Amino acid sequence: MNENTRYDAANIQVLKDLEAVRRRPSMYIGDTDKRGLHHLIFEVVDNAVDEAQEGYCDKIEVIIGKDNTVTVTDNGRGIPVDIHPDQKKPGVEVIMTMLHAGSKFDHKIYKISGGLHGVGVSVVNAISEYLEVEITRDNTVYHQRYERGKVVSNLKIINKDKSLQTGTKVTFLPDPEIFPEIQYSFDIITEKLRELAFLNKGLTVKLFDERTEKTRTFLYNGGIVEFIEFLDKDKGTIHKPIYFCAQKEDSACEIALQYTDFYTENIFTFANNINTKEGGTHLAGFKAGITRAVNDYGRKSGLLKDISLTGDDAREGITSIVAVKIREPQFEGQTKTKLGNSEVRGMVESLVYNKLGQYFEENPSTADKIIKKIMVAASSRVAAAKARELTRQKAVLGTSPLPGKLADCEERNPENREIYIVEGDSAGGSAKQGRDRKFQAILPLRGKILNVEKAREDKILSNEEIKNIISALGIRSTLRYHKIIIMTDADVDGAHIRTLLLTFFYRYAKDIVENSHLYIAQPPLYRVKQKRKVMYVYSDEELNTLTEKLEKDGIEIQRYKGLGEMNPDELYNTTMDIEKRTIKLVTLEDIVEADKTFTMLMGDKVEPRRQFIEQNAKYVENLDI
Ligand code: 28F
Repeated sequence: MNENTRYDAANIQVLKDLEAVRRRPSMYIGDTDKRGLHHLIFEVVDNAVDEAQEGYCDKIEVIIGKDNTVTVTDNGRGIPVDIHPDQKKPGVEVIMTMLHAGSKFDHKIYKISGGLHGVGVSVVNAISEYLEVEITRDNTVYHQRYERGKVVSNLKIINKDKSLQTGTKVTFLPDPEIFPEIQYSFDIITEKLRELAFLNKGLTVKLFDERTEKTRTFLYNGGIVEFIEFLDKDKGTIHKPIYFCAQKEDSACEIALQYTDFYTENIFTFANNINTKEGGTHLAGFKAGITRAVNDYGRKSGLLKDISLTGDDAREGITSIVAVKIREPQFEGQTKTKLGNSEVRGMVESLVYNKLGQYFEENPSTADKIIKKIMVAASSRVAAAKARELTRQKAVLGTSPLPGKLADCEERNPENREIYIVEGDSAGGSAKQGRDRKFQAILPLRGKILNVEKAREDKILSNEEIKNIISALGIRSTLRYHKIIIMTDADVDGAHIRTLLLTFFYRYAKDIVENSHLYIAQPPLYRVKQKRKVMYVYSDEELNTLTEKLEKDGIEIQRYKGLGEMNPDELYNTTMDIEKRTIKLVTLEDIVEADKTFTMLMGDKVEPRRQFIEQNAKYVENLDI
């Protein structure tokens, strides 16, 4: 093969690859919805983060353009521009146009690198309407433009100056032929960039959204220790975060942890900066290490005698970050966010076991507090197991009576049955009278339900309202209704009760949420009357539009303070009639969001709560927390 035919063959391959990516984008980026769209941004950002991890870059900036472009800039060395000896093209062109070319697969250059699918920037290029790259190296600025992955202008020098800062700037516009909707989420991007800043201490990450002029700047010199402080800022804690790390030739592991006065565990794991939401071997190793370390120290210190502490006990109330960096991460699981590399388990386990053991030896008073907390967890676990067994037996035997307050429906097939969980006896009464008793059941709740985040399982399972929910719904046996609809007042109290219920489902009946059985009713906020005509209004915006439309005279506006103010007919017609109502499906993400806000509102710390209330005062009328 002579030089020319080899060169031609390479070019033909580039065009073929490009076609393949454009034809089946999901193979490369997961999907072409919201997730895939944001993946483009993070793929480009990851390359800049790689450069930072090598120690050549300490600033990354992301700009969301008004025109749907995204611009990512770093102050690294700049992508190489010299002619690639095999390809006879500038290095940057090779990286931008050739599949699997570039840092991800070049272990000699970058030891460790991220990238969710490790697809490389050439994939981003292939599915962008256009992409422009600007590189500053050796006092020279280079520029190249591509359209749908094809070179449209050769790399050329556009500036020379001695005072120029080196770096790389990439601007791209996702191709509307590929992405049905191009709508970036400031929150998704913020969360990811904040995470990257936590995981890469000393790296400044900036975000600017031209659409709204919002900016964020993240810089954490404390790295994952600051991450823990951020997560626990509204919780009571029993010691300062504990940190340890280990580095080998081609792997690294960093861990930070802190025990809080909460009862749930909150562990975030990462592999090469990827949030491994499905866990994996690093998480397994972490759990094993913690369990061994606390049992060992418990015995040695004499605190622990005849019982042994389980993993769940040992992790009660823990907040932790486990971040590993390895050379060839294998991502498995449904969303490819489960780390599969088996060698990682032992590495993390021994690090945690050794370093936590050492920490306990050196800090006996903190160790004491932690072990004692875990021992309380262990004895409540025994009590909870009894309570749970009792609930289960009753459910299985059918001896658990349906709660007296439940107004059941006539239909027998759970698929066609629905239940409204209603705040307050008076609204419950209206709902009972108004409902379609063929298939709609009503369970009224009295007052606030227990906060499952702040109580141990035995107490939760013996709580009257929670027992009612469990037996009415058939949780832990056969689900008795396939639509479960939470109906609370449209005020802060109602939001509070809704959150408590959502948290309960999240912690104790996650499958109900995962199988799309849980919904939120949408009662109207206002009743607007003009002459004989009555209209129901479900939001403030809707009210504004309506009142503008309806000439301002002779209209009566009533704001519903609670469901109880509606008569049975009104409640049925506006909120329960399947022909007219809207109900909102609850997703796991909704719950996490709601939970975050309310952890803050209900936690023991006063200051963040005061701030929130102050900031939101104008939206909040009947505040009573
Ligand atoms: C806005 C996104 O992509 N930054 C990058 C570099 C720096 C080098 C590099 C990148 C060379 C051969 C792969 C420079 N000098 N930001 C970015 N900055 N890639 S991507 O090299 C890529 C390798 O194969 C770089 C010396 N070595 C590396």
